[in-house]
Amino acid sequence: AQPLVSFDFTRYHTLDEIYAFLDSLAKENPGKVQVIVGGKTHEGRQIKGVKLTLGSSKSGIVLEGGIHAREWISPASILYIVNELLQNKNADVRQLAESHEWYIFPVVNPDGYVYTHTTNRLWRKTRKPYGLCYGSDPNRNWGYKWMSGGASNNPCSETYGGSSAFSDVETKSLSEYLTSISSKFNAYVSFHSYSQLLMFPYGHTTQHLDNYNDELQIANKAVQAISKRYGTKYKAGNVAETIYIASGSSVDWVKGTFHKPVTYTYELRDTGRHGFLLPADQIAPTALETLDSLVAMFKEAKARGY
Ligand code: PAY
Ligand code: ZN
Repeated sequence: AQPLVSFDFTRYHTLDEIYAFLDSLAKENPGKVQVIVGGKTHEGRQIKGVKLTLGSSKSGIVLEGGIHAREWISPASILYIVNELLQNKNADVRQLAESHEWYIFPVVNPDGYVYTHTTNRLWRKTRKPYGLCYGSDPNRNWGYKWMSGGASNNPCSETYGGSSAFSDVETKSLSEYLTSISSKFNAYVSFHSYSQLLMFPYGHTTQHLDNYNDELQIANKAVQAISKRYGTKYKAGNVAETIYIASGSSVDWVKGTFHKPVTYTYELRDTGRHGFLLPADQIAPTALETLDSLVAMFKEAKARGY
């Protein structure tokens, strides 16, 4: 498949540039890359993504990025990874790419992402007005154990859960799309920054539910793989015990609703030196080490029968 040579991975891009890149990938790779729309936003934008079908396997993986607007390394890394998956540069990556169908949404909070480019670089939430303040936290607005800890009922808070579960059209429409493809995927990976953590559900409780042990051991393999290339250190564990209690997240909803065996949240680079303002020269190394970890994650998942 063809990469788009004109896309510059040494800087961060606007939403329009990202969407044009996705369109161009589909145009240049007919039959392999298809533009998909996972939902819509309060301000009327699309949640645009790409579906990659590079082999005959139908085992789907969903990648979700940019749910928090200011975490720019998340969409940037996902785009870099898409490009690597399409280029088939090494055998491990080719195997990973071809043995799955990929549903990839680099920016699931497009209004917020645009706002970080035009107005406030550190905006996190959506842009729907809630009284005097704007936005729910789209990673607290999903309808599984909604508002059961680690979320605020104050619309001015950074972790506002919304006026009800799925009160934001972004989470509601994306959840409907995911439901429509739920029989087609068994892995869901969400990308955030920063803190260098690889986490899995649940966030609403510290209890070790579902396939906790498998998720932990798969994560440990992935974390080992992350450190190989540049020595970057990650910690692995469930959300509630590794960072804090958080309810209403996308991964809790996916796990709680569909019980998908391979469900993860990355907190990408760094550990706070630059935080959300990670320099663009770290896009490539962040994406490459993350792709190494995805290779290890899905090898280990397969070894465990997933
Ligand atoms: O499921 O990813 C999760 C929950 C944890 C994240 C969250 O609060 O939604 C962690 C934070 C994030 O990426 O949004 C961490 C960053 C550094 C923050 O803003 O606190
Ligand atoms: Zn985040």
